[in-house]
Amino acid sequence: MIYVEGYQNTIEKVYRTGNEHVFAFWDALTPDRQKHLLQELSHINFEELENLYALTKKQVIPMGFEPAPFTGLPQTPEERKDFDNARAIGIETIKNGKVAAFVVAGGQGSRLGFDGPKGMLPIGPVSNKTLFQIHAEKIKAYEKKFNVEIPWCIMTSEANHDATVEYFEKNKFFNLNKDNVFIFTQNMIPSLDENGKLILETPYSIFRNPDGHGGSLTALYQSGTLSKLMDMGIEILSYFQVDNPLVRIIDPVFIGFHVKRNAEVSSKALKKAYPEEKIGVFVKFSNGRIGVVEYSDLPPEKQNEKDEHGNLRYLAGSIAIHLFNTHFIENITKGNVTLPFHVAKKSIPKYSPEGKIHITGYKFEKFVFDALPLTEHNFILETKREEEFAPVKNKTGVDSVETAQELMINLYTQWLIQKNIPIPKVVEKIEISPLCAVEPDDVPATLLLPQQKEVYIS
Ligand code: UD2
Repeated sequence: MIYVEGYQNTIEKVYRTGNEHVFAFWDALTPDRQKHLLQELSHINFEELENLYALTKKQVIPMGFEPAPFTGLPQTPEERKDFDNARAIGIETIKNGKVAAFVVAGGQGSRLGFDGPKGMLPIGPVSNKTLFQIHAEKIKAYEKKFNVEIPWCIMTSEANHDATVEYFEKNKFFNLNKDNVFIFTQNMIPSLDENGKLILETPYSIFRNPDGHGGSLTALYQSGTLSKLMDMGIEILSYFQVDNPLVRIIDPVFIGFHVKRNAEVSSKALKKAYPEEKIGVFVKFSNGRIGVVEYSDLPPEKQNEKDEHGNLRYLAGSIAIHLFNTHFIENITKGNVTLPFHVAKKSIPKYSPEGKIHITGYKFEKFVFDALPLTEHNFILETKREEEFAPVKNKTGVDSVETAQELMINLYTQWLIQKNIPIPKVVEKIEISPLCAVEPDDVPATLLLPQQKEVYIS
């Protein structure tokens, strides 16, 4: 056993848990790198990892569930009135400075094959603006519209934090008040090989992955951002994923319902397009609590189950848009209520003296929607897919840059049609800058489109 003063406890744990292979290159390491490795190891919770590895051996039998009830799009005059009333309440809540935006942008985007923070992916179909710039400009536009400052929390992870901060600084925070943009990192957790052992990423570091977007609530608290927001009077966080350029970041109707229903967490749902669509479904567990079952955990018979009208029974899909009360987050994080980890078998890079190799191992991640069953009151609102969901997940094909751009162009075209703005035949692509409009009503009625293939309305 190696001996280093001050680290003996850690070293003993490494040996006791059968992880001594992490010292395979010890003698060839510089003292700095030896220290680096020991420091990383000293932060690992070996007991937790043993429990997580045990999870990989168990078949997780989910609690019984049925489809969750949700509020659908308004159909009747009364329902429309209810929506209008929610909108008015939402506007007042926003104007009173009670709402902040929160994007999770710590994921590794491995499916996309984009080198760099996913938020820096160019997505504007005409402008080529990045996801981050589009989100930032929406927030700027809402600030103007509601005459209020809207703080923005951005969760990154170790791998993309510095690049994200640098990008925002280089772009002067896209004219947002820099003091109201809070960029902080989530925690990391070691991945394990198939035998439940640590994996060396380099001769002096352990492979770890971000702890999932479920780590965002803890990260908000641990970074001190939550208390800053609460000091500023923020009561509601509008949560979204970095990869959806169509998200309505600040939605008065959604916020108004959340307030009216006294919800601690609210979520947006859309009707699943087909049974295998890769979105979780809202359910009501047998203990009466509402939650989400991820697509990969939904048994095929439930995935395909139809109701008496021939519609999918598990129809309400989660698009990862939620509202969280800051008090709720404070209660669960302060009370040390941790969300459960989920296991995923994945390909993981491993150091070998012959170069990097890939092995199969386990990654552990928390999902933010596991906070839903912790609520006493929650609310699920249906939204229209074409107005709010254009996920960018893959390089090509389904949910790719191409499909997201197409959805953006379609939506902006609809906005112009709604405002009776003539679209010349030659126009093939339309993009509307958030600085011009975040909803169709904002589009100036006098707009005149140029006779060209690609039109950018700024
Ligand atoms: C997520 C949802 C799915 C559906 C879909 C909509 C889960 C498990 N599934 O699927 O039900 O709502 O989105 O698009 O949530 N992220 C972090 N840190 C992490 C991991 C992820 O910040 O450690 C962020 C990531 O940057 C992205 C978002 O979370 O913005 C979603 O991650 P994903 O693309 O891995 O989720 P996906 O597509 O499996």
